[in-house]
Amino acid sequence: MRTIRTAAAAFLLLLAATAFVTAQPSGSCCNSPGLVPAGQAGEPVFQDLPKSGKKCWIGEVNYFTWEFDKTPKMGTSILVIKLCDKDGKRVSDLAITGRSDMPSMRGAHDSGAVAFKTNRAGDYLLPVNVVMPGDWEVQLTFSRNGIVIFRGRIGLNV
Ligand SMILES: [Cu+2]
Repeated sequence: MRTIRTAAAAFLLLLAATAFVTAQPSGSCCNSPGLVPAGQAGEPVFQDLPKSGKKCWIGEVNYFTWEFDKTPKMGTSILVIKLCDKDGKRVSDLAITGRSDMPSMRGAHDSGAVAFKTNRAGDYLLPVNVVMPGDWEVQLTFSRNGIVIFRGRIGLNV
């Protein structure tokens, strides 16, 4: 837990520094860059993931676990994903994006697809901004060499 907190703190600092340097207006919760181009037929399916800390298999080659740095509540929580090969060795050779929103008011707080960043330990980290109490979800997309190999979703009740 301690390493996660340290990693999360470092990550937030990095984010703050990036925001400062690029001097963009502070992020709105309602930006919707959109994952699926308009007019594309067929929404991708995101399967429900096992509970926090349980192994989620990606085919037979990789598995991962997910957890939040703290119980999600109003504000920013860091979603941490640890990716392993089938033998349990930590790897970070997949690209992961996360997209958070409230299913009951789809689009109202859509984060758009945001790339996880990896820390030195190889943990994948993504800040998730909860701006309203209720049901939230984070849609995860895993890619290898630009090709999507897995989609999953995490449901949250805040
Ligand atoms: Cu809402």
